[in-house]
Amino acid sequence: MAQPQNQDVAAAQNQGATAADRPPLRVGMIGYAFMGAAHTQGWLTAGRVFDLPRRPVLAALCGRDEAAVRRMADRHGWATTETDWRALVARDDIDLVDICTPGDSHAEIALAALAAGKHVLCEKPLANSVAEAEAMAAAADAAQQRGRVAMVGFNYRRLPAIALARRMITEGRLGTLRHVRLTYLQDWLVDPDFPLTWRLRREAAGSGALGDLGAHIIDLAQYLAGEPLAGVSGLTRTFVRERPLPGGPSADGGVGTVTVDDTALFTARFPSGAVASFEASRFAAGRKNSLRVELNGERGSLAFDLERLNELAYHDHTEPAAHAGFRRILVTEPDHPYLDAWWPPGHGLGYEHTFVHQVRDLIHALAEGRRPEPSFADGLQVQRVLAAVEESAEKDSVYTTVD
Ligand code: SOE
Repeated sequence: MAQPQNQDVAAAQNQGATAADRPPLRVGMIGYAFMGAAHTQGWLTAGRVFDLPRRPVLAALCGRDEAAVRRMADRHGWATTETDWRALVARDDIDLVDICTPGDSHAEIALAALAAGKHVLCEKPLANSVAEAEAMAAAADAAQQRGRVAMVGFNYRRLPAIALARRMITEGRLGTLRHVRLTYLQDWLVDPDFPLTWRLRREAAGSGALGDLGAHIIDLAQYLAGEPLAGVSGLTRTFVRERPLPGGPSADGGVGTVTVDDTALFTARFPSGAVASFEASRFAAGRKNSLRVELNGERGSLAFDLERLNELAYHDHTEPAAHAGFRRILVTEPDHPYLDAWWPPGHGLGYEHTFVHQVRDLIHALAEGRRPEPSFADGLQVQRVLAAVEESAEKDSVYTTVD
């Protein structure tokens, strides 16, 4: 943080020891793979960049493989390890449980953690079914009454450009919204020999591209539009039905069945009359992690592309047509969301900063006794949309035959 221009960093530095004396927030994280590593960045960095009312402490990391969890803990500075999540949840020296496991354990862990009086951060999608998500949202409501908060990790809300888009929409820059258009495309399943990992098994992941990628864009659409989706019409496909079992081919051929979708497409309507379209795929060759958003309103449009995440495109349709058109906003100014705590204008942020901002927002909500956003209720709403898309996709009758 060579040239802090910001109030958060300056305040923290000026206060010296005072910042270290903030009450600790002792975090216990369950899961240490990709998302565990990403969340760890958030816990490590947020207190160093932002002036937070609680000081995150990396108290315990939990995973079933003792040697692997120890390695990860040593690498990132988690103080202790556990191999049984129940032991972690039972510990008196843990204030918040961060759930970074596959979806099939989210509900059980979150319910136990809330019942034990912990705050909870849970990776998306909230659960593997609407029933689980309902139980989690009800438990979160009850916990909120007891001063404990629960948040779901839709980290892309924390991109400064997305938060700026939300701000511009609430300011009325787009006027009445007409179109909301989102795609989230990856290509790691194009190779038919990619193994049958947990993300491809319904019992572990709940669904495929739909729940993994579609959940993000559903949340973003509802967050940006400021209203929940009211109806959907969906189409899903599993292009490659059989894949090698993880760990290499076995004597019997070693293949298993893919039980989730490879891609999900759906259209949707908002109560306001705006329409939306969504596409989530793990088969979009050449697209690594391509999340695109465009919104068109009666007064203007906004467009965002995760591959250019420090930028937001804005067209002001009230300007004379002769010189109107999309222009690029470089979202690095101190008065852009989150940016007053970071680098001087133009220096840019990346993917991992969304997890830093997630921790920042969660700690402020927790300290103020506010329900954090996105709440478990927001996660439940996304889960309802996912279920509606699957239900629609199963009904072939939705498709009118082209004669
Ligand atoms: C899937 O490949 C994945 O890791 C998602 O699970 C994350 O939520 C997304 O941010 C990146 O892609």
